[in-house]
Amino acid sequence: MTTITEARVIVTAPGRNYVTLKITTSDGVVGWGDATLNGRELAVAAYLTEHVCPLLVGRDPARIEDTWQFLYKGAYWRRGPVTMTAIAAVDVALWDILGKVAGLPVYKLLGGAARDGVLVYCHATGEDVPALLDDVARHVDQGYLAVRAQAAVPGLAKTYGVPTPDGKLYEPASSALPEEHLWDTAPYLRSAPEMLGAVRERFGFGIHLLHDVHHRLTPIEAGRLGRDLEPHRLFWMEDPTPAEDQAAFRVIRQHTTTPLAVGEVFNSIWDCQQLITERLIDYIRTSVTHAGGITHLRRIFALADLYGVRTGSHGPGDLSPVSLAAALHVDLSVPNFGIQEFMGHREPASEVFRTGYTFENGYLHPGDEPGLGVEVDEEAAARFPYDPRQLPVNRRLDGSVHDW
Ligand code: EZ4
Ligand code: CO
Repeated sequence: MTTITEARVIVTAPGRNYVTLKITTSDGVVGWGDATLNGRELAVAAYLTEHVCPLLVGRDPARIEDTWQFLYKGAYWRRGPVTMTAIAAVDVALWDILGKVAGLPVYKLLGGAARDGVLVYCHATGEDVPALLDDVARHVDQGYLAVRAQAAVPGLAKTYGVPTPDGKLYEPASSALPEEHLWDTAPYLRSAPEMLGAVRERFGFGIHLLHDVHHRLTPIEAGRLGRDLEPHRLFWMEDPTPAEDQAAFRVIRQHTTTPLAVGEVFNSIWDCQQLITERLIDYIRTSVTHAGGITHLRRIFALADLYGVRTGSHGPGDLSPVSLAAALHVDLSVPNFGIQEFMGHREPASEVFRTGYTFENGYLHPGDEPGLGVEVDEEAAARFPYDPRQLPVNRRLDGSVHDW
């Protein structure tokens, strides 16, 4: 019988930190999984190295569901971002191996292509509305059909989604202590509808327009913003309120027909069970890497399909190209796909991750290489040592901590 002979974690920072799991079989087949949890990378690396990798050696790599259940139920302590990211990395690496052994791209093992390509949305941003409009234009010129628009809030020095002066990071990060940003809801609620209205005025209704609230409103504030945005016909309003409060979405739903999307911080089907079964959202944004891998994500998406909820997976640059590739295989194959976030990866990521996915006319395709279609260059990875980083913390004007 073919068995797993080695499971090993690689931590590397080509442009930003990524944690990668490498699983090798007795037949010499290698599978890759992404285990990156931005800002808490080493917790997942240790969970894998100390507690999971020793359990994998000797197992049959083709028993993917059994391994998932073994790691989930066997730990006794369930769910949580660290646990579920670790299980996801194992799961994705095993699907990669299965595809390579079968000689098929993973999406064919998942039932085959249910569409020709994966519609993606990009992230356009600016320090003010004119700068944002230039950035939207740049993305439209590149062929994007869906654009998420973010601009600085007037009067606030720094806002999520807007680049730092070095122009590189839309999520500013500091190396020792987290940066602290000031947050004020009132100017945001005034400026966001104007900003999105300006995008519609310039580009019309021929592009899909999205906006990320990043969990910073109360339910009634989100209801009002959703209502104010209705004339601009958003594809969705993303993460309006802190995501762990599922019942809060009932309040938002009572006040607006703007479509709602949430789930990038969820790690299991239990985090979105009420949201889906009560039809409180339109798109579920769970990702392969943070929600238990291909196996568990498909379960979430199947539940969502029963209730008319479509998919819209998180796909930031802080998930590795292995994660994006896995997402594309799922996206291509599920019936209720909606849209996929695509932030791209900052160089020199491509020195470490050789990818096979392609972008054309607003759509990504995972390619037809056996497995996921991503290979990791370990020698290149070794050139980019771990670089500890912190996501910022928001404080309100009175000094109290707020959702970032
Ligand atoms: O802030 O992944 O929709 N995308 C997002 C991301 C998150 C980061 C946090 O690590 O909200 O940019
Ligand atoms: Co988001």
